[in-house]
Amino acid sequence: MIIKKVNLDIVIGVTSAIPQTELPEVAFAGKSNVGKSSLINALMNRKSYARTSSQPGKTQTINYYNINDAMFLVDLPGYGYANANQQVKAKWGKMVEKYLKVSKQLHQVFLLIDIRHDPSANDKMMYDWIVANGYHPVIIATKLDKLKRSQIPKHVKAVRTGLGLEKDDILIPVSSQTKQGIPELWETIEQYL
Ligand SMILES: Nc1nc2c(ncn2[C@@H]2O[C@H](COP(=O)(O)OP(=O)(O)OP(=O)(O)O)[C@@H](O)[C@H]2O)c(=O)[nH]1
Ligand SMILES: [Mg+2]
Repeated sequence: MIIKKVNLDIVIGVTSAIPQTELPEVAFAGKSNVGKSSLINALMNRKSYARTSSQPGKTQTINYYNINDAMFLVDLPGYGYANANQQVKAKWGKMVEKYLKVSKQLHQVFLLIDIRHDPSANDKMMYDWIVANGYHPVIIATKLDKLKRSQIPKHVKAVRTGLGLEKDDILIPVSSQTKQGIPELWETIEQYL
């Protein structure tokens, strides 16, 4: 995808209704701090258009980034950060659930997993949740730059096994820092539009 224009068109908080947009959407889900907003910046070829933070819980709204007036990259709030109280967690869950259920233009869901760590119980729940809503998620293993090249196959295998992926399920390792895997990810996204 050649990026000509990007714009944060829509920001949805917990009390707002999920909009029905006129463009295809792909969404990025995953634990807080896994690198969703950083990945969206890398895909948009922007340094810090999507706000990122080393503190988990940065993105607490659903953010729709309009790409070339052709599609939306949708940044979902992250789950599972320890500081969130039960009420916040419940609201988050409802918002993401509603988004998955009602978005008619949602073409694919990408689930991000930190390549360094085995998927958590929350990651597995999110995976099952996405599947229960009728999607077959593509897995993105993030922060590839944090591993030595020789460690990568072992970690990819651990992520695949942890989520119970089948042989044909797609997993794309990426680094938003070095941009490794970003062209491959764009190719995959474009297949779903
Ligand atoms: N080394 C490295 N660090 C990364 C990468 N991607 C993200 N990070 C760092 O990880 C931290 C979290 O990144 P975010 O993009 O804000 O994570 P998020 O998933 O949007 O987090 P929430 O908004 O809290 O759900 C930041 O300090 C980023 O700089 C990567 O590919 N490599
Ligand atoms: Mg974020």
